[in-house]
Amino acid sequence: MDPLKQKFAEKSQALKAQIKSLLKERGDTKVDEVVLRQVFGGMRGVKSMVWETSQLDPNDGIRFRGYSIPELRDLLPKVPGGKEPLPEGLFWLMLIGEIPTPEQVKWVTDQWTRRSIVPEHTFKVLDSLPVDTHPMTQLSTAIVSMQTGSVFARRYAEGMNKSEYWDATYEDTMNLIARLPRVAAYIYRRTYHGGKHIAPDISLDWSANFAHMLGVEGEDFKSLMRLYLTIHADHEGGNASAHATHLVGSTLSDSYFSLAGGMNALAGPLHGLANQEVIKWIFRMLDTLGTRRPTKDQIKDYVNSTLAAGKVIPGYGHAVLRQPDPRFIEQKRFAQEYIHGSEIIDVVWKCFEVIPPILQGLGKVKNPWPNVDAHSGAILVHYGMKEFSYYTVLFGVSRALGVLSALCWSRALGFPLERPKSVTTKWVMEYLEKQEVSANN
Ligand code: CMX
Repeated sequence: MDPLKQKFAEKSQALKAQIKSLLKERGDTKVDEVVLRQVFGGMRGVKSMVWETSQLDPNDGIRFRGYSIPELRDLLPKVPGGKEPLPEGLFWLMLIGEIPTPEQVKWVTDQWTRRSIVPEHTFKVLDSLPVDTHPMTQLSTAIVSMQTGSVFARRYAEGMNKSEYWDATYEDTMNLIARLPRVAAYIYRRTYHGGKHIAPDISLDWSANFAHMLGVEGEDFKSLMRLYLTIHADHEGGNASAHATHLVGSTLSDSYFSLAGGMNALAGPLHGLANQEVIKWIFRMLDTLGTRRPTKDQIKDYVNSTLAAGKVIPGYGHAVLRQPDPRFIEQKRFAQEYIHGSEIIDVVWKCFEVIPPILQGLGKVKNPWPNVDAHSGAILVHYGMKEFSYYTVLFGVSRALGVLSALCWSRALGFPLERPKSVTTKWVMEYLEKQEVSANN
């Protein structure tokens, strides 16, 4: 058994035993109450799921296994001379809860290189799609097409014992993550660069090889990819891409089907597609205003016109966060450190000053601050990656790390089919009536 799998087996079996006795002794303990607003309001805040890999605090933001993003930048191994953390290290941390050594991270990089061969038919499936197919449609299609190689599906058909589900899920997860950069780069090159593909460079780490295959040159872009693929990886279990992956996986659909489900959720404009929408919105604003250096008053007027047209300001607001997203702040830190004198990044920073008070003034927006998607596009534009409709694919490649490591945990802990209760509005009315009657008696 490989060293990561061995550690995961030990940790997960120990926790499984702990949960078993916890539920036996304290299974009826109340941990939450649900009010009608939550039933109709997208289940905001309802505690109903276990997600080991990360936890989100409304004010502090995301912590991966207890570590904030700045802490991870200090603690996770880097390439020699590099300053940004390697996502391979974050994957190790999410999977077993320990900061890995540089040797352990190197082992993950080597494993993913070894497992990175994409089946030929996946390229054929992609090539059969019209070239202007949205990159997220291509990503989802490519992931499902690789399901033909699912270890879980094969072993399940052969009669696998349920105590081995985690093992097969781990194998699929490692294979799928290993192949994603090649698939995602293939989508990029076929869509925007006339199908001129770039062969992988197996001497590079996972992110740098992805940057290389995309064809965006320069060490700084490689550093950006390492950071980008780290900070987008996980945001606890209730966000739409994580929850969708979790729900699909709970039916014992394998890692491929589950991740495709998650990616389809990520493709919505209220979730991951917002990174495309932000930069589109910014460029539309600049074109409308006829300047690349808008004043704060000009931005203010444009924000108000967007709101008056009944649209949201993309990149702002969040279902959980109540402070500027630490992932936004981290990207701002990156831009301050690596990039100087960029007009487009300047616009993002001006928006950060102008937009929150306007949203606050509406009186209904619970979080007026920027989220992760408010900054990423401008940095990509700076490095020459100007194909906005591709941006959510980058988010997706990163998100796979979190949701698939969590899927390994779900299978290891033996979590059951997810099946919450729904009600009709008629049921709600009758329930309220009954409550009134009993209160009056
Ligand atoms: N611009 C304008 N109005 C906004 C807004 C924004 N950025 N954010 C929230 N609102 C509005 C909501 O549309 C809602 O209006 P109605 O009552 O008229 O329907 C009201 O404020 C209350 O919403 P909320 O409780 O503050 O926010 P939700 O939890 O319902 O939604 C989110 C969260 C992210 C969908 C929302 O803030 C939004 O639409 N933001 C813009 C899209 C975006 O950036 N999404 C990316 C999020 C991060 C990610 O997943 O990648």
